[in-house]
Amino acid sequence: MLKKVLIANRGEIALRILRACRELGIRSVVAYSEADRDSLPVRLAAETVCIGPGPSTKSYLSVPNIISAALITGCDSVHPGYGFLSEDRYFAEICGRYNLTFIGPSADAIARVANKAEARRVMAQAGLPILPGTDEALLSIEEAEDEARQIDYPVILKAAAGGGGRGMHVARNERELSSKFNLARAEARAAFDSDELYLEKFLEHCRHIEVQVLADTHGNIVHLAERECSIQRRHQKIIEEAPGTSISEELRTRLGDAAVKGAEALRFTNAGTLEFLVDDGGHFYFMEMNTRVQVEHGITEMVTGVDIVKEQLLIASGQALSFTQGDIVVRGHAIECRVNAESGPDFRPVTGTVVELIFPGGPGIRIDSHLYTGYALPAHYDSLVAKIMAYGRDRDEAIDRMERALNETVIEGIPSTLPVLRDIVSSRDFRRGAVHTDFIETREHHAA
Ligand code: MV4
Repeated sequence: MLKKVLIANRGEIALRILRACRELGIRSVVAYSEADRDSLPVRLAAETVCIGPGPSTKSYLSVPNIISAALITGCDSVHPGYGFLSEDRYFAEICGRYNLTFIGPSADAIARVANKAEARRVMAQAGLPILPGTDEALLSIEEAEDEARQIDYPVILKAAAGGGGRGMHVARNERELSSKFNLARAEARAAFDSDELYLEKFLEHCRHIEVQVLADTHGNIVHLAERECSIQRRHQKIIEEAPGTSISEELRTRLGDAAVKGAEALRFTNAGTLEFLVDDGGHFYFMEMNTRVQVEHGITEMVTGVDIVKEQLLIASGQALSFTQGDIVVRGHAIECRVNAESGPDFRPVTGTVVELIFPGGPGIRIDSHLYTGYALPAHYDSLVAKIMAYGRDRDEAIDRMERALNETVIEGIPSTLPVLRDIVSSRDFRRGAVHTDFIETREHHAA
């Protein structure tokens, strides 16, 4: 069993990991930047270590600082949470060199899906359906045009080193493709340090469905069914649901089998997610794999009763999964609303101090947040401040509870996306389950 974990992250996920360690009786150390000195995970931790100044390149992304912090505090393992170093193959490898257990998959498994074009090849090889597209890097506009002609428009340009939708561009004809190619390439180079692009057929009006998997180091792999993540703005998820709104038991089995097959092919261990696009005809296509715990893991925990972060710690300890696929039952429905501290029509991240804070409660509500009254939101980091999750016996009850919870919530002192969330959750389209990848775009056009 792991004895002492360095929590190499911040905010709500640091708190989430701290809680899982506590419940398992594993000691932990919260690593924090100078900007996070007064944060809730630091306050609640038994032991903390400063890893550098506010900018994340000098703290949460600094491999030497984090490795030394782990060694100095006597940790035997590191939990990277999500973002930061969670999907950095070199960090995973360096942890191993220093005899620190990286709580996540092997560096090799991370590497094989880090390049999204390569991930497509790996998964296609494993028998998973993928959209028509390129499986080699595009080297010129001419090459992109040739490929697009074969795939047929519309197509989507994606950064091979990207992920989570950043740096994506849709082209509906050759003119758009040639005007967007260099832009996409420059963006990819700036954001991901690699200008490798690939092309896929662009699927309109579909659903973004992801399957949670858990794999131990003894070859046991299970899936924990799917989450519906179609409601995104600027490719940031804002509302997620578990299970999917329109996924039949038959489709769930097919998606789950595909996800397990993909994880098997990678010799994947720990917690991961395979993202798919699903069309109205029940066809699905692998898009990319995330090799970390995700922001939205909590709603899967609510409908399956599996504590995913605890499982990550147990798997990293070398324990075999204590359940099989047959033990996993999806019960009820759960929804998550992400509350971000943002303001204005362009949703700029903000700073400020929380002067009043009332979180909702009552049946079926779970809050994962690092906010407290008097907390000064630091600059430097992403704008997620709270995850409000609602569980119900069915989707209608989950929505009723979410509506109630959002109306109970008060966050004063910083602007937040609460009004947007209330608007969507109380809408007829959302209640009808009419959630597709074009949901937000369509709504905002109507609203404008
Ligand atoms: C797509 C797609 C349609 N066709 N790829 C967004 C997040 C990233 N992981 C992949 N994403 C998408 N990839 C192909 N080939 C649709 C999405 C997508 C989306 C696109 C526009 C507006 C909202 C969206 C919400 C979810 C997924």
